Amino acid sequence: FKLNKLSAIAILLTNSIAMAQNPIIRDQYSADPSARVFGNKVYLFPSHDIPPYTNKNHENWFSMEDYHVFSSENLTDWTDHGIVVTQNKVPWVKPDSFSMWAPDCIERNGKYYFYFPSTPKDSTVARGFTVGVAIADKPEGPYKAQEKPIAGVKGIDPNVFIDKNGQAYLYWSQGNIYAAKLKENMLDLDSEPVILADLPTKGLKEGPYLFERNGIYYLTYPHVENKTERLEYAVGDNPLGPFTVTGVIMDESPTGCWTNHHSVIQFKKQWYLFYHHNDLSPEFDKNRSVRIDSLSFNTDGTIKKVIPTLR
Ligand code: FUB
Repeated sequence: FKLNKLSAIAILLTNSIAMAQNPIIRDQYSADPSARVFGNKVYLFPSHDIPPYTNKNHENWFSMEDYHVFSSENLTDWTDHGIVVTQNKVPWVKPDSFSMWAPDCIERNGKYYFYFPSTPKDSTVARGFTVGVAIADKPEGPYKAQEKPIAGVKGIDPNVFIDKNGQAYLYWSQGNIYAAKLKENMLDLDSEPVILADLPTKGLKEGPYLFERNGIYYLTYPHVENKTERLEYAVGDNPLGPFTVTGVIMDESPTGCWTNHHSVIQFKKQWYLFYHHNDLSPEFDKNRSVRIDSLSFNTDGTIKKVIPTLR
């Protein structure tokens, strides 16, 4: 993937350089990458696709039973810290539902909060997906899942943002993008969920990710208008909007992976887009792999479109 000159020099200085290559995880499938900078490392919290033949109930669909955490100091060499949360050890998750979809993780007061969607045992909680939390003292775990999911959340793909004033927000999707304030405990909603306003009215199915830069709140999301998902963004001056639809971060895949799902981080002065594609499974787009490319901004704060690279 593309590194700008400064970050390439930084990597050269701090490491013996290795070739940066997409996809970044090659010994297993990985998708829906939520990347976070904790200390001097990037931690990656992706979904974990498994091959369809390993699960006959999910032959042509997503099949996801657990989560691994990875870390890297140079975005090239990744350490797999192993499984941190698995479906049949989460008290509220329907056993063998293979629905451990896109997660996120954030640090607050020295604790790491790992948010993940899945289908609950109790269908009165939500008929489809809801979102739960597991907590650890270190980003690589061990994580302990809460007994119950977060009350009041119906949907998938949690994303958490903590604003400069300490207020935390939870974002998720269910046909629209929803958001609510989180309490200081990071486990309960502190406001009624709202549908974020002034976004596309159709084709917003999943994967919201909010970040802030220079006072601009960027709400980024996959949007499907044609065949596959395109990464787009809207900007606002408040974490709950309203937002103004502003542009495209990455065009839809010409080779047909239906989903794309991403996160955006700044690491060692360079911004990066983490996203996925079915590089290692060209015939089956529910077995995906995480990629990284550099991301940059124009002087007015708009995002320059990212052209995916393989190497
Ligand atoms: O990985 C399963 C689902 O596919 C995610 O939750 C969505 O964002 C899409 O990538």
